[in-house]
Amino acid sequence: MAHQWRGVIREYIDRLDISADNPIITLGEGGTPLVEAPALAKLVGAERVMLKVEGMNPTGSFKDRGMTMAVSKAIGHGAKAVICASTGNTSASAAAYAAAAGIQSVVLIPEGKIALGKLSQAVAHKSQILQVRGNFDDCLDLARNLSANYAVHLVNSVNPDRIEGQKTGAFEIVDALGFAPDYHVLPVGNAGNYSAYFKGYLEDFNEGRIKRVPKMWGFQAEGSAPFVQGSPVKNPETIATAIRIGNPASWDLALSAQECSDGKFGAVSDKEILWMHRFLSNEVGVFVEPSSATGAAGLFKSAQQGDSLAGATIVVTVTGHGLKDAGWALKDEDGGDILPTVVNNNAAEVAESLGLN
Ligand code: AN7
Repeated sequence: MAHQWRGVIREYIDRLDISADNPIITLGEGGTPLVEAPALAKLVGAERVMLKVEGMNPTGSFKDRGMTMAVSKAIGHGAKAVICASTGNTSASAAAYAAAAGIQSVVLIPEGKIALGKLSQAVAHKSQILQVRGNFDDCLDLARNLSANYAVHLVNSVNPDRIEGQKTGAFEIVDALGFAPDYHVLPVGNAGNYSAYFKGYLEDFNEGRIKRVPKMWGFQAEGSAPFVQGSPVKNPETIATAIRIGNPASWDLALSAQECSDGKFGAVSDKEILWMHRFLSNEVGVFVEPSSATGAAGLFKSAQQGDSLAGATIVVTVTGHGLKDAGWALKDEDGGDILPTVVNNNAAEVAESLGLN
């Protein structure tokens, strides 16, 4: 019998670091679709590629998995306010869960560098929003400083409760497939999600639910690729504003996940990201924000550069909904505006315009 998904804490309570009497703040996050992407499988020469569509979470990104844990535990500790730095999605999620919990949220965002959809979510959920003259890395330094010295609880992914909640993405994939994919591919900014998926798979492995962990493949934007460069990037730049991060918070966790899983990091250009963003919406039917196409773009680039994926089963996490940053869909490959043709209210004229006969 069909039942209502109860959110990741209740669904996985026995596998999460939260006590049974902790209050649970949930918006029903998790339980997101694992969508077959045959067009992408064909493109990269793999047996099977599936997208874990995290845009289907309550605030439209994967952040909700970690935020239900972080805000629930903040409430358990008696917090009256939460704070985060954000490139947009974390702030949207923190604002929504704080609203649900009946506490204040404070968000620090890099001036002018967050997508309109995400900013409107933080405003809608009555967050106190400050645009900082600086980049995300500066905002995170500020948020850490404020949470250390004032009565505000930090809900960035340096808070382990966030990673703990986000590991449920891996649990869901294993539960749905009954095995682990050969590769797990995702975009990387702070590398919190990359680290969280590995943690989830590793726990499944240690508890005997899977026979091996997938190779973890993480991709960054070329202008913002500290893991590829091997050191922090001072002035990260990319149109994929969600992952415009130069000094990743989960550096050590991610490196050990990469090593233990025999995985890798790679970089793709903004052009390659936008190409894949369009491919996923045109050919697969899944509309994501540009940053979210970075993993699939990296997978394609790896295949083009000679990585053989023949016979492989691959899961790609697409992290945020296309409507977050919808303007990119209205640009053609050369950056020109796409506007539907205007026609008169006349069937013959409409048919002609559509090329029908
Ligand atoms: C759509 O919201 O860092 O590697 O402040 O929004 O775990 O950082 C967002 C990150 C990928 C990268 N895709 O994840 C923030 C923020 C989307 C994102 C990432 C983000 P991490």
